[in-house]
Amino acid sequence: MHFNIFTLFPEMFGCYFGVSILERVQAMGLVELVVHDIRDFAHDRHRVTDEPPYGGGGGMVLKPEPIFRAVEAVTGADPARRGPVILLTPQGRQFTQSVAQELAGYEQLNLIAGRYEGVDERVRAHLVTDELSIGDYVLTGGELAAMVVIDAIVRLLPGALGAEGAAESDSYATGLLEGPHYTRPAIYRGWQVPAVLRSGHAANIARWRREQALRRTWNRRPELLLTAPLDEEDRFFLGRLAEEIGGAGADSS
Ligand code: 6GU
Repeated sequence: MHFNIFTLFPEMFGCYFGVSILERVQAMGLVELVVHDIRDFAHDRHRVTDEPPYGGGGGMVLKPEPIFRAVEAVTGADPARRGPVILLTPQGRQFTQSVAQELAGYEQLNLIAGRYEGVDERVRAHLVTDELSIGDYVLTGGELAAMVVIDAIVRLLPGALGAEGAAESDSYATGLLEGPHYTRPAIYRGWQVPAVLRSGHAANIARWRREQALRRTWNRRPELLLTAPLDEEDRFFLGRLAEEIGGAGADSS
């Protein structure tokens, strides 16, 4: 999968792309991450990429020419022959796990990191095919958001994660939050790892984990239970949980 990232701050990406899973998938040849400096496509003497808005008001607006030129030089002039062109902006549609899954199906994605007060509307109207926001808060630019989007997509690609199937048990992929994890030592400062996890009984462990995930989701994000795929056994457990909590109050898990 090929990503083109268009930004005024290419140096922001090197560190994140150079370690851990993102570094590995590139070394494996599974993913190409190419960062393009929009300023390289500003052809005037001072390489201007932003100007004050028409009509006055504060802030600066990214000019259309360098952005059009950058995307067209890198991906070709024919919009039909490139992947989606995605603007990262707090006005975009909300990025979620299901959007990550949708975007993981493309061969190429082109991400434009917005900056300053915004981007000239003609970029939105005539170049961009999708706009994404990573949440209801304002960042100084779209670069962090682009890294978030890329990270979430890349780890879904087959072969990206070490342990096969690790992405399938993720919180949100199952529609539930994950339950607790433990590793050695078995007793730390007197705090014990639950005995079932050390029992070696695979079916009991699977059931316990499922119940812990249900319990944690109930406590922290109950609205997810409305849409998560649940079986008969899950519903029975949730019924018991409702009785337990009705009587004794929720625990903090
Ligand atoms: Cl995509 N960009 C900016 N600047 N702020 C954001 C965002 C994006 N998503 C949430 N806040």
